[in-house]
Amino acid sequence: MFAIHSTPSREWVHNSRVQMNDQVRRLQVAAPSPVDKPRAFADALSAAKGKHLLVALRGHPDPDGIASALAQAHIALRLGVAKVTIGYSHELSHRENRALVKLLNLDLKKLKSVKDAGQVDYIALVDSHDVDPDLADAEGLEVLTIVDHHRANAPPKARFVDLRHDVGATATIFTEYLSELAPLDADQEDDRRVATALMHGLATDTDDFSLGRSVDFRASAYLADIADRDLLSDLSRRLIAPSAMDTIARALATLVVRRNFAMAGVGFVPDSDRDTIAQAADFLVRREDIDTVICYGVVGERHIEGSLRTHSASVDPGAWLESAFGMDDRGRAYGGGRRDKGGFRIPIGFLGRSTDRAQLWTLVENAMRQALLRQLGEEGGSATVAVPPPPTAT
Ligand SMILES: [Mn+2]
Repeated sequence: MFAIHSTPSREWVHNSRVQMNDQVRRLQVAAPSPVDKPRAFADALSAAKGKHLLVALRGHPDPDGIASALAQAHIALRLGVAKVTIGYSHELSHRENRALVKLLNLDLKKLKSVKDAGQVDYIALVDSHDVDPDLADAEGLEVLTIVDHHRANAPPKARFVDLRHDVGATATIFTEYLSELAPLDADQEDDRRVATALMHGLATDTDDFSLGRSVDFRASAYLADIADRDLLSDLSRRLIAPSAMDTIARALATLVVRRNFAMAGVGFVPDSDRDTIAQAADFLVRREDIDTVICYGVVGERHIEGSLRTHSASVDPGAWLESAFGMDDRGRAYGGGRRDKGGFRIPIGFLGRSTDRAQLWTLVENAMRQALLRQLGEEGGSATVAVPPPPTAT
């Protein structure tokens, strides 16, 4: 059917408010499916009435996945599903995710096999469109619903599929379902919990809404009056690992500021902590009197590695790093980057074997400062900066 369907569905009405372009595209392609997604979702779920539904998260659960599972459980129980288990097969790895589970007092089950959840009748997938390969004994069980916003290589198979690429989070889709199927009540503790989780999922998946689309903002407007603000601010406290905090402390102790540029050498960093250099640069670039920072250290005794962060309109990280450090003997730049960030890695080769770490660091620090100050147009740089003793990792 290429005609416009006669009864405007919710989806149609909804989309017509979004963007003119979308409307036009929809008219040119096949007619939009007149299916009312929340209704169809409820219809599919009704097959599990009186039964046990497993909402299976894929990979390491993240806030969007956890919140979406919680929302699906909330709707399913209201529609008469007898029991809902939220399961995951990989470590709940980030402190933030463990905090979400703890602060919201969520009941999530770690499963090696579907059988660990007891007698399961159906599976539901949220924030992913296939069953985790590490979840055993899922074959033979029908996947009832799939609600996701990730791209799929092949059309996902389930009784009901809602796969949207124009939302920033699966939480947005579930907020729409909830508002239609089981409107949240700010006076109900359980409803507030669901709204808080969804808001947090939305915020993390959209980088605190910087990547949010208008649909995501509409969803958050719905959740705003119901979510628990105190809990949300607890949840959104960004945690920093102790190792990153150590690196940041060393960066602060050695920070050199030249006009709007800052540099910091953090000394020796084990391979497993190389990310802490980037985290230190992320932190330092927030200093208000600078717009560009380079943070570097000796990683794994083999390389000088560093991160550049900038919000200067005139600094192109890739070009800047190439001009500062040049190329290796195969003509490849030591560093690269784009827009507001860059990184570099310079092998120190044989020198890395030196057992005199203080001497090695002095060498590295001197070479780095000379290269950076020269790049800043301060030729006599090395003479103006006293090299401090090497900051030591604890
Ligand atoms: Mn997501």
